[in-house]
Amino acid sequence: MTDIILYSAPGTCGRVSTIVLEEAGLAFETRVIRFLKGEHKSPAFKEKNPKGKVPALEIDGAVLTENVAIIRYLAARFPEKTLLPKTSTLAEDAEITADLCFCSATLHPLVTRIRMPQFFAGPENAQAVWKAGCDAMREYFQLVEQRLANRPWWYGETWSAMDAYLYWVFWRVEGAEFPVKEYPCFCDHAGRMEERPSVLRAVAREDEMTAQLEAEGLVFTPPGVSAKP
Ligand SMILES: N[C@@H](CCC(=O)N[C@@H](CS)C(=O)NCC(=O)O)C(=O)O
Repeated sequence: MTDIILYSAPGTCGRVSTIVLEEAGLAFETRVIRFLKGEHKSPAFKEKNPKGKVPALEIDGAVLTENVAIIRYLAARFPEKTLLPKTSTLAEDAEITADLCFCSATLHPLVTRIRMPQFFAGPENAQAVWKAGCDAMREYFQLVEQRLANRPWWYGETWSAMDAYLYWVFWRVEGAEFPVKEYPCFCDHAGRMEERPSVLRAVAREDEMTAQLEAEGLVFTPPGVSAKP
């Protein structure tokens, strides 16, 4: 047991915060939230995150929510880990916030449409929602592709938490039939991510959570993926 607890669930954007905690080299406990049991909407969990979503991070006596806030907090609290680039002006700082928000506010909602299209307009419209999500995502994958054309990581030669966020987006839509192969630089980026010990450890944590859910008959499989042609 440690003083740092991350509430998450396998496959969710909790992976972003998990990777960043692993990159920071912090000792932390991962606690699974059982979506199929509605645990994320339970009064007990809503005391921690009233929005009823993962991730939520208990640290320093507070509960932090939203990946952007968690990343920002960890980067500021552990500056020696350089989880984000150092900045010297407010504008540079704002640009980093914009980059992270691009992931959480622009890309993540499209991931959800591509991954779980049935949740938006019923099973009969799942295919149309999936296609609209993919069409919108293409523009942003192209943007990322251009950015990664001459550099290994989003900010250049040095890895940052932004790369963890992009990787989660890539991995989620890759598994939902978005044509990631059309974006070779982004594919290579995902390959580099999957070699990082932090990512391997984060995935191992998810595997443990999945095993726990399997034992309880509570593994969640998004219905939308099989709804497409
Ligand atoms: N903006 C939030 C998004 C959190 C979020 O949507 N989490 C999803 C999993 S990827 C969730 O908990 N969904 C459950 C629900 O909305 O009922 C963040 O970046 O932390």
